[in-house]
Parts: sequence; structure tokens; C-alpha cells
Amino acid sequence: MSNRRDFFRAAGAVALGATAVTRVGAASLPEAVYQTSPNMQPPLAPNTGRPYNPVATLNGWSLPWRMNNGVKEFHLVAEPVVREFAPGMKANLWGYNGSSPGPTIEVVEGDRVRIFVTNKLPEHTTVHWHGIFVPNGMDGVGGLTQPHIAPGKTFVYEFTLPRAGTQMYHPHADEMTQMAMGMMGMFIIHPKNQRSMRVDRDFVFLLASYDIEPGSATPRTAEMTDFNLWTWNSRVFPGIDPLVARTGDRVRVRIGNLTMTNHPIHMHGPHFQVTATDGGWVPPSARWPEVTTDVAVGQMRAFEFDAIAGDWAIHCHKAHHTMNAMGHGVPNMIGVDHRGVAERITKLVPDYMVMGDKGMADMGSMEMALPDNTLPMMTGTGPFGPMEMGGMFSVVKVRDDQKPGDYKDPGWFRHPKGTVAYEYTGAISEPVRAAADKPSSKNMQVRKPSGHEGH
Ligand SMILES: [Cu+2]
Repeated sequence: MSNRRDFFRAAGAVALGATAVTRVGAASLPEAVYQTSPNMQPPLAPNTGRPYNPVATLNGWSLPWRMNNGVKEFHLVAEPVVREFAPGMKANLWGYNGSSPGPTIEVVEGDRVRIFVTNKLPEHTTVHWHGIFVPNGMDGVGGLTQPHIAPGKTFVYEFTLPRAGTQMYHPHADEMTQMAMGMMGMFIIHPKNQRSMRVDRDFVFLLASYDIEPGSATPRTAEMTDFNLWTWNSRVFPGIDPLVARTGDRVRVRIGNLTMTNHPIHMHGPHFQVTATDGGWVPPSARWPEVTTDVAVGQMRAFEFDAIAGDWAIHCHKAHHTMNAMGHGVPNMIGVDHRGVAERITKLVPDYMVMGDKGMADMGSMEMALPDNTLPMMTGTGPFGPMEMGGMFSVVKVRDDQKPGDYKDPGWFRHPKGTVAYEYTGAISEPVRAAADKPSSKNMQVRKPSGHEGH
């Protein structure tokens, strides 16, 4: 679909290189750079301005700029985009420069930026620089600090970044629709001193949620709580990039939350410390050792750890957030013997399946007809079988021989001999139970299947 478009984009990028140094070029709108691939692009090393250590945006990219008399000029284009959530499902979203989330913007503390925003959406928009201290008129609140950017118009934001941090950008215009359609991006301000807070790998991603009916492709933007796709950078497991590192690397993970609920992000393996919040770096004496850090709505968190070899799961700890569409609103059938019922239903509906009477784990490996353009509720296969995950789940893959700067998926971890949980094959005797613990019909309690709201 986009070959022709990509060609013109590539041609545009070349033209930018040729004109950026001329006065005519400097007085014009910077060429907009586009990226439609959901694959992680290599960190963008700065070729002008102060040096910094670039971040790695999961399933994303960073926006190139041009230097104009000491000012970094970026060009954001708000527009409809198509985003693949994972192989097998694409969504019609709104985003920036070909992708949702939009490209990560990376600058250095003290930089002056000029950001051109062109609106190619069917309705007006603005850009708010979330958590960045800017002159009031640059704050991007439509109606309050500026007129809205009408479709087809371009506005210019210009400000200086006073301090390092992990921030975001998103519209402050028809927010309910525009953020539910995927309009958001990360804004990273690196320390002026390249050695300050230095890490070997610096990953960033945004939490976003969508409600897309199985078989359709456009989010239901009026949804308030009951989303069915919980995403990192508008991707769900098994479509989310692994966080790849080398043993001993100092690794930072920066997370921003633009969903409508909090997400306790949990990492297996090495303990981490929260080293930055929305307000900047946390002084070493105030850092908490943690294995789960809650990221509330509108917040940013950054944590750091020393990488230890293995395949360590990293995920939101709300169980429904590691599941894709179709898993919600299913009654609890555990313990229900519905064989007789199934026989009778099969006469009416030949494809009817008995599900869930022993739990839902079968869903992880089941080959089941799905509507077009949706994903199984839990999926993914690891070296030992089905992983039964979805949504906000990925793997921190740490290897002894991963080369510095190499983010390629190294495959599954090879566990040293004798370090994997194994089956016990000896004799099993009847467990000794206290008399009162013996199951009887008297102490059984019947709970009826019930729904759940607001997970
Ligand atoms: Cu969550």
C-alpha cells in the first residue's frame, strides 16, 4: 500500500539533506520524516548538537531533526495511520509521521527546539508537552493557551528545555477521541553531561489501551473502562520487542502511561530501583528497591537494574492486561460439568466447544477459528510450550555474548545444566490431612459465576 508513498518519503529525506545547509532550506518548513514499520529502529545517534546516549524505543523510532542556527527543528505531522498490533491484527489509528505512538523526540538539557506541527487529521488538534516546563503560550492547551490547529494548518512551538527527564507529548484537543485513537509520543531530555546517569541500554515505551471489537479495526473511542487491548507502544504480546541486553549492562526502562488506569509493571529476575519520576531524577539516597513499580495515569517512571543472564518476563501485573481481546466477560465454568448440555447444543450449533471447565489454559494452545483481524486472548510459544500471554507482556533477554549496541532478538535462553524446574517421578503418597480439613459437602461453598467491572 505504501510503496509509492515510501519512495516519495525517501526522496524527501534526501532533499532535506541537500537543502538543510542552504539559507532557503533554513527558512522553510523542515521535511517531515515518516516511519510506518512497527519494527524497532536502531537508536538514533546525534550527528549535530551536544552528544548524548540515545534511547531504544520498543517497536518505534526517534524523530530526526535539522539544526538551524543552534535551534533543533522537528516536524510532526498529525495524521491517520495503520498500526499492526501483532502479526494478524492491524488497527486504524491516529498518530504522527506514519506511526502510533508518534516518534520519540530526543533532545539535550539546555537545547532550544522549534517544533512544526502539521495537522492532517479531519479535525483540529494541538500538541501539549506533558511534564515539560514551557512558556505558558507554548503549553498546547487548545482554547486556553492557543487557538486550535485547524485541519491543513501548521503551527510552530518554540521553547528551551531547562532540565533532563522522561516526558511525553499528546493532543490537548478532543482528548477523549484523539488519545483513544493513539495520538501520543515520548519526549526524552538527556542530561547535558553525557556521563551523568549513564546507562548501557535505555528502553522507552508508552502504555496505551484500545477497545477494538474483534473483527473490526477502529477503536471505540467512547469506551471509559472496559478496554480489550492493553498495549506497549500500540503493540501487544507476542508483537512487543524483547528488551535485549548483555550480562552486566546497566539497563534503564522508561515508561509513560496514557491509558485510563494504573499499571503495576513487574519484572522477574534482577531487582530494580526507580531512578526517575515525572519530576526528574530520584537522588540515590531516596531510591526504593522494587520488583514492581506502579505507573499511574499521566505518570512517567524510569527504573534501572544490572542485567543478569536469562529470559526474564516483564509485564503489567493486572492479569487482564496480559490478555488480548476475547478473554473478557467469559463466565467462570471451572468445576461445571456441561457435557450433557454440550451434546444438546452441538445438535443446534455443530462447532460448539466445551471450554473452561478445567480453567482457561487450553486457550493458549487452541487452534480456534477467530473473526478476521483479531488476536487470540492468550498466545505465544516459548521453548517449553505455550506461554498463555497477551497484551502488556515482553521478555528481558540478557545474554553473556550480546554485542554492545546489538538489539537483535538472540532467541531463547539456554539454561545451564541442572537449573530448570523438573518433574518429580518418585512415589507419591497420600497427603496427611487434619480431620477438619477433609473435604465434605458441608464446608463446600457454592459461588456463582459473576462478571467483573473496572479491571
Ligand atoms: Cu496494566
